[in-house]
Amino acid sequence: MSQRPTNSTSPSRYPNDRFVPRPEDHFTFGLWTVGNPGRDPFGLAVREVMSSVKIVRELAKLGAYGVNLHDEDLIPFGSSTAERDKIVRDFKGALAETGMKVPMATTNLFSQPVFREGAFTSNDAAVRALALQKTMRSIDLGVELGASIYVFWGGREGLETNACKDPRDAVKRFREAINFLCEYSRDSGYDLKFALEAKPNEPRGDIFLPTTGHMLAFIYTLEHPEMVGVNPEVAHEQMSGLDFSHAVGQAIEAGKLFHIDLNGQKPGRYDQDLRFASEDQKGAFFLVKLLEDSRWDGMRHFDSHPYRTEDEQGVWDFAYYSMRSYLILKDKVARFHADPEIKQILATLEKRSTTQVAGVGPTFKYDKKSAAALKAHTFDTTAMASVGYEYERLDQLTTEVLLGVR
Ligand code: DIG
Ligand code: MN
Ligand code: MN
Repeated sequence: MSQRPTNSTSPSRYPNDRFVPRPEDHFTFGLWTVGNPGRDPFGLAVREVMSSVKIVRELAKLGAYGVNLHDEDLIPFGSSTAERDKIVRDFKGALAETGMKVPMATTNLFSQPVFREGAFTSNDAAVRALALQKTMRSIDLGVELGASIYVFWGGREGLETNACKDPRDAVKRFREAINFLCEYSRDSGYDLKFALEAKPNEPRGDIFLPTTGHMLAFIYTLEHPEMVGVNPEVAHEQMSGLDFSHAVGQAIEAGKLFHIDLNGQKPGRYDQDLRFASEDQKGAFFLVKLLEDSRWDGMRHFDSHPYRTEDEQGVWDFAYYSMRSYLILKDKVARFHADPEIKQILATLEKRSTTQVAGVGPTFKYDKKSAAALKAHTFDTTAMASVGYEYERLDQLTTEVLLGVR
């Protein structure tokens, strides 16, 4: 059976309409996403491994802004300095040729067998030291390529039996590593921000610091918390049964959303890293609404990969549709805000939320006089409880915007 012709990223393949991705949309992809050869725990690779230069050129044609990478996505483990320098030179050539950027970099501390028991949190001090060395070198590479965000995903920072490690030691060791690397970055004169990525499990039975909330709490125990934020991923929060937009909302509100991993996930499954908005379109809509309403200016980064069923053409379809779906949802957000009935319900809610009571509110800052007035006030709780909120209609109207009938 011959391969389908790979007309890969020729514009004719995709309708040239309102949802054409452009570099100014700031869509980025990990090299490992479109470069995923389709291997899984039960099957061999189904696609050729593509060079990073080809990935850069093809994504540029699709309208992407940039690519992100783990050290080993570009530089094979154990490469000599000369081999490393040649690879970096060729890669930089492709970036210069296409104008593609590298906004984020990260370290692969999860593939090599030496990290099988963890990296920063390993019970083996030599492994912890190796993880620091590998990360320092990877940070240098990321900065050399222009990265301003450095992500830490602790894929192996976990365990299968609690008999092996006191959880307090794991947190202490992770903090030691991040503090060390914050100092390394500052000492090197790098203007880097670190973004911590949570995941509850897989590949380890349990992973420490399992959700974005845990990471936010952890950040404030660091020596340089101002340098460190979070990189929430859709699938990872959903694996914990959480609403992803709430984790992102808390991070934005704390000024700690430094990066984001967009993808799709079915509830109750392993980490599927599906195409963005291919599942849970409503959740994806509210995420895009939050990012756009808050005018968040970070990269719209996809950490996902094509179905194993796909050939190379399917890989580029996956990439193009990831960006296209984001733009379609961004248009739905505009329709939501412009819808007169939705506006009317939200205006009523806004009025209800901003009335004063006993001369106090709607924002409550303590002072003696207000507290006394509030304590003395008599509430008509029966009347207050009798007025509904019209959320059934609000949600139906929202759903109809998403279904394209409004
Ligand atoms: C997995 O979700 C992790 C790795 O792919 C990478 O370290 C990080 C960067 O997006 N996400
Ligand atoms: Mn994932
Ligand atoms: Mn990720």
